[in-house]
Amino acid sequence: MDKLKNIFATKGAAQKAEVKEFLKTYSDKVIDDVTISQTVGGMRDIISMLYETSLLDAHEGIRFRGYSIPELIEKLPKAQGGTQPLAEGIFWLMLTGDIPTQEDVNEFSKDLARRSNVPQHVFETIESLPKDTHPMTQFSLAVLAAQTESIFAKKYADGLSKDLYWDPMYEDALNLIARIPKIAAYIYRRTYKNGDHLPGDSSLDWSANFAKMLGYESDIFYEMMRLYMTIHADHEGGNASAHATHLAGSTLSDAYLSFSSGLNALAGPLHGLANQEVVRWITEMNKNIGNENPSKEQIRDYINATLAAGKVVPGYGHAVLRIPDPRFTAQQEFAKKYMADSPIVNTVWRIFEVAPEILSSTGKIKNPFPNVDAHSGSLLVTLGFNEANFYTVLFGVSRALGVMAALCWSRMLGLPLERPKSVTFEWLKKQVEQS
Ligand code: CMX
Repeated sequence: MDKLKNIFATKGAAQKAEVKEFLKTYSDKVIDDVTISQTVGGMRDIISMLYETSLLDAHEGIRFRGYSIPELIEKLPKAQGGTQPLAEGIFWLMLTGDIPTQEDVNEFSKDLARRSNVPQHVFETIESLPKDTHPMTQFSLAVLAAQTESIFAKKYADGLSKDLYWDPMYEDALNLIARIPKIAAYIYRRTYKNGDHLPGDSSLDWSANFAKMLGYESDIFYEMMRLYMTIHADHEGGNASAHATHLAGSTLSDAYLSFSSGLNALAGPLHGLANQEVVRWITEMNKNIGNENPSKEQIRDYINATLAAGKVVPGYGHAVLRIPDPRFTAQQEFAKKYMADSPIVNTVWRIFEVAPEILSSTGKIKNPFPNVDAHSGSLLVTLGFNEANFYTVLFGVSRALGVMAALCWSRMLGLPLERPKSVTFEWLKKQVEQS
């Protein structure tokens, strides 16, 4: 058994026993109340899911297994001569709770390269779609097409003991993570580069190899991709893409079926599609104003016009966070170092100077600060990656790391079918009458 799987098997078995014991003693302890506004208003903050890989605090931001983003950037292994964390490391950390060594991530990188073969019918499925199909739709369908490779589905059909569910799920999770960069790069080259596909380089790490297959080979792009893949990987379990993956997975759908569900949730403009929308919004603003360096005053007017038209300002607000997103800040730090002169990056920073005050003044937006999507597109545009409709696919490739690690844990712990309670408006009104 490989080292990562071995650690997961050992830690997982111990935690499974601990959870079982914990439940025996404390299963009736109340940890949350639910208000009518939470029930009607998108289940905000209701504590209703066990999810090991990361935890979000409204006033501090995300921690992966206890580590903040600046700590991860410092502590996770890097590429030779690089300063950004390798995405292999964040997966290792999420799955095991341990910061891996350099040798661990190098070995894991090789393991992923060995698993990266994509069956031909997946590419044929993509080719069967109209070229202008949104890249996220192509991606989700291609992941479904790859489901023919699910080891879990085959083993389950053959009859698999519950205690062993985690093992084929682990294999599927790693295979899926290994294969999706090739799938995503294929969609990019097909959609935007006349089907001129590029080979990867298995000696590169997972993120850099993905960048290379997309057609971006500079050191700075590789570093940006490593950071991007690390910080987008997970945001605890309640966000729509993680939750959709978790929900589908709770029915014992395999990794491919579950991840496709997650991608479909990520593809919405209130979630992952916001990165595309941010660049579109800035481009339209610049076109309206007639230059690519809008002043604060011009940005202010454009935000007000957006709000007056009843639209959202993309890249701002969050369902949980009440501070500027540390994932925004990490990208800002990267941009300060490598691209401080970029017009679009400077526009993003100028928007940050004026938007919070305007959004706060509406009196209804709970978080007037930028989220992860406010910055990511500007890094890509600066590095010549202009196809905004593809940006959410990049988010999706990264998100696979978190949701796959979480799915492994769900199968390890034997978490059951997810089935929360819904009620009718009639039922809610009765609660009020009776109180
Ligand atoms: N621009 C304009 N209005 C906004 C807003 C924004 N950026 N953020 C919130 N609002 C509005 C909401 O639409 C809501 O309006 P109504 O009461 O008229 O329905 C009101 O403010 C209250 O919303 P909230 O409680 O502050 O925010 P929610 O938890 O309901 O929604 C989110 C969170 C992210 C969907 C919302 O802030 C938004 O739409 N932001 C823009 C889209 C975006 O950037 N999404 C990406 C989030 C990060 C990610 O998942 O990738």
